[in-house]
Amino acid sequence: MEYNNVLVEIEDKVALVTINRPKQLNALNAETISELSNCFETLEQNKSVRAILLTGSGEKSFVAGADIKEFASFGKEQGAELSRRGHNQLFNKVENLTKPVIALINGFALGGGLELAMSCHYRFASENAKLGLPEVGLGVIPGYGGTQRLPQLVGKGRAMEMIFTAKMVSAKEACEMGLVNDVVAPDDLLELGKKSAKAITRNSGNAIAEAIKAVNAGYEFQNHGLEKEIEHFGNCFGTPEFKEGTGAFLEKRKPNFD
Ligand code: CO8
Repeated sequence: MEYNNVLVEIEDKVALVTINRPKQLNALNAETISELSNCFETLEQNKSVRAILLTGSGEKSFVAGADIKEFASFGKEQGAELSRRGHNQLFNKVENLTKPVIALINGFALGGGLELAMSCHYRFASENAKLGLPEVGLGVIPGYGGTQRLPQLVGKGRAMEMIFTAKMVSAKEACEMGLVNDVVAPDDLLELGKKSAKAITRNSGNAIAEAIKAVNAGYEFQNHGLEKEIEHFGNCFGTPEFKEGTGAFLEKRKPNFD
């Protein structure tokens, strides 16, 4: 599998997928989303792969969000369409993959980056990781499932606090609230992921696939919420506050929402 922005290594039934745009802190542009989509589809079909680890390249970032440069000029319909395409191409696909996907959060996991980690079946983080949904600071809401999957993992109150304040939490705080399962030193993160994946490969792949389907079935009622998220995400696009928020990021200044 050869991609521009994604690296894939397979060893002992475990695939390691690395998002590789380190200069942009691994931000998810359309090409990367499409490559990840293709990569997960291919791994799903590969009978020699039983578990998947997903991480970001470099020491600084897992994924710093959707690529803001790509959507800053979009209006309502384009915004909603972008969100819907992302849900279908990648985020829902990862969540419903029949092989476990473990996110190894090696730095910033922000916006679409945290949303991608939350689509994975579970998460480990390194001590330097910082997690958050900063979208309201850009004049928009989480649009890749964050409004649904964060409350599932941490409860409604903590999720709303994180979404409304746009604050980042440390790996330790994320672990305490159940957003990640364990925290280790940066050098030990891959080893922890491999150990967990190895344990998975010793068990019945068929039974694990059925377990994923059964667990996810309990959350199917939230599909309505995902649809509503797309609608409300689109509503934010093209507004004066959206232009101010995304413009401020691109101009490297603080936004003014007064
Ligand atoms: N998009 C595009 N470029 C990015 C992004 C991003 N999300 N994050 C970082 N970069 C780029 C920077 O522009 C910079 O590029 P350049 O060197 O060309 O100026 C480079 O990466 C390095 O970043 P910084 O210089 O800013 O590094 P710092 O260490 O100073 O700061 C931060 C690191 C705090 C992570 C900072 O980069 C930041 O705040 N990034 C944006 C985080 C963010 O707001 N993420 C949410 C994006 S919105 C989103 O994800 C919505 C999801 C739903 C979308 C659905 C459809 C689109």
